[in-house]
Amino acid sequence: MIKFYYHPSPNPAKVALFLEETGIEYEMVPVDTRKGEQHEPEFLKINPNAKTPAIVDTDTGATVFDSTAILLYLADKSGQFQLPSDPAAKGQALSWLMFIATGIGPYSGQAVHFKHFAPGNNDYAINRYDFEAKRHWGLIEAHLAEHQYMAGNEYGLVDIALWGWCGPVPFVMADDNAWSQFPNIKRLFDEINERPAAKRAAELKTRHQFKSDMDDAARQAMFPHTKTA
Ligand SMILES: N[C@@H](CCC(=O)N[C@@H](CS)C(=O)NCC(=O)O)C(=O)O
Repeated sequence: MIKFYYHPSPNPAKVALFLEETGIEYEMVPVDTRKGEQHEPEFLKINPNAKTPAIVDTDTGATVFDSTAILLYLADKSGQFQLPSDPAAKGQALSWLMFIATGIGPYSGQAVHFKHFAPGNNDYAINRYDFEAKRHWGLIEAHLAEHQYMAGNEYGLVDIALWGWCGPVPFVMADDNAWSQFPNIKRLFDEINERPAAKRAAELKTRHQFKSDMDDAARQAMFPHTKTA
């Protein structure tokens, strides 16, 4: 059984979709990051990086943190959504998987931070992260203009990883019409949203009352460099 340390945000969403797609038995453990629960000593033993998602595999005793590591671990454990064995296809799948982990996630996250949450004048940071977020999403868009799925001819692990970050695209771009720039990503996002597993993954957030206010306490929990006392 998998204990799934979850908050309703993009990186945990990837893992929620994987778990729902595969039917692996799991228990959702809420980690309310706006209440600072990611800094609790018990959670830090599982993820020293103080972020969601993380898992504990009670069958093996393994703990895994970081969404992409978790996806690869669970693909291996379940034998489902594994990377292709053909070296050329595997190379492409790994490349796009890591591009999402190291590019799409961090640049989108920083764009959100500076556009929506950081205090003061942040024109330079907004310009940089907006540019980089759009550049990264633009590469995915160009890839999906030529390919139905992110890697190979069928829905797979890389599509699951991408789905987690698709929901916030308009918020990342601070543009309600953002999808008009990315029609091929929207096509894949819509297709995945129709999957029963995606509907269940999206509903996971309703199983716990997570704090929604981004008040001073939440800012200090999530942006510890702003801590005043
Ligand atoms: N590289 C990590 C990033 C994890 C991450 O940034 N998680 C966010 C939610 S999407 C979080 O828990 N934020 C709370 C905080 O920063 O305090 C992953 O892919 O899992």
